[in-house]
Amino acid sequence: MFPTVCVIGLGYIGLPTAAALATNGINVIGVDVNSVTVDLVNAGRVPFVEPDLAAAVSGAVATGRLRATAVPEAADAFIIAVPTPLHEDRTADLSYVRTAAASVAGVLKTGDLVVLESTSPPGTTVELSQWLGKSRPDLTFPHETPAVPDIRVAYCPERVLPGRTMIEIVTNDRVVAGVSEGCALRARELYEVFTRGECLLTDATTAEIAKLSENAFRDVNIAFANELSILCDQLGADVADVIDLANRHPRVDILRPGPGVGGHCIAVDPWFIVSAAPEQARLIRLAREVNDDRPNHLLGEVIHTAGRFKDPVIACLGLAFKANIDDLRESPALHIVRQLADRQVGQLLVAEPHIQALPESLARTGRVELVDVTTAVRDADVIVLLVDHDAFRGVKRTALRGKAVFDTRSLWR
Ligand code: SAJ
Repeated sequence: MFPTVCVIGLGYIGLPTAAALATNGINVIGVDVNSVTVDLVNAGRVPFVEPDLAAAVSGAVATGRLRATAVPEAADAFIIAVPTPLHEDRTADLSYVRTAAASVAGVLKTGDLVVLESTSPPGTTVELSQWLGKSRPDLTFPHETPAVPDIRVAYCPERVLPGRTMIEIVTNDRVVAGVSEGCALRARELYEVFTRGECLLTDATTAEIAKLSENAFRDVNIAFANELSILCDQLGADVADVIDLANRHPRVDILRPGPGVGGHCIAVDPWFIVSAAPEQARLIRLAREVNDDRPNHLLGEVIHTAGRFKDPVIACLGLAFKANIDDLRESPALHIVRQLADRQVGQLLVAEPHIQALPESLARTGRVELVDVTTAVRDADVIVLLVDHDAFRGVKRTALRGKAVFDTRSLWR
């Protein structure tokens, strides 16, 4: 049904999807504007760490089922998996989707399917169909000809958890939506190639809102945990104990507080709902504000504590946006370390076992040193555990004695 599939964007979603399709016998053309990514993939390698992805990509390239290139080529289906970041005004930046649509439009032929996977505001899939239609007036599209369009346009939002992508890409249920019903049915055939979860059919707007709701739900729940953490500090209780006990109620499941919400999804996607319905999305907006305020709250406490020491040495453990990954995008940990460096709070030691060198934004301050966790803990007056990497679990409690410790993830309770 789909001898060849073209995947636009070889990032955290596109590359695993390309590998999953290729592993299931599809000829996949992976497209990326970054020539380093294209070269790496063609060499059977991956540009970022994700368990089991490297093996899947090298296998797919070795069998000739996957190759990468800079521009889309003719195919039977196109999957668009490009970033949808935030503009300054917190509306969605759809420029990457637009550029991807423009690049795909030129190679479309009757019978092709175009699927958007990028998390997008309500209405984007129909817009995508309109953009494609404008570029190709010689073909029919489902926003105008829903019954039997030449090109089918669908939405199938990604829902995999970084760190478990290669498992979840197969096992998760998928929401599969079309600009028209026929588009959804066609897209389901594509996703059934590698998905063992159920493919749930709906319309595009419902799917767009459902995807955003998943991440907004998590954000609201993390905000609840973060607020609880602040009020427990104020009231003299250990938030981890409070949560553990409350969670023993059969219908309570509070998430974990942390130094803030990072990554490119949970901290971003709820804003798409807020900008689509600003009057109605009050709780969702407030949760975003609570979570966005967390790093600054913690920063204030660390600066206050460091002020007790003459020439404070501050060890920050972890830079990634969450445990056991090397992804520093939108990381509250990185934000906190950068702020400490900019404000010249003291000598800064950073332990981050998942990177080989400091990111440029920290390196150029000249005030931050990347060291191993043992050195960081040994030499510090103030220890700020920012990420609950497994590598930090084994720190001996005796090594923490006499030091000011901020265990923001309750890893060492
Ligand atoms: N976090 C907490 N406390 C918690 C859970 C998470 O502070 O109890 C923080 C993490 O440390 C991190 C941030 O939240 O900074 C986000 O991490 P995450 O593990 O909750 O989520 P992501 O961003 O890695 O992936 C999410 C997932 N969405 C949901 O679980 C609803 C994933 O399934 C989505 O595919 C992904 O967003 C996406 O791309 O949309």
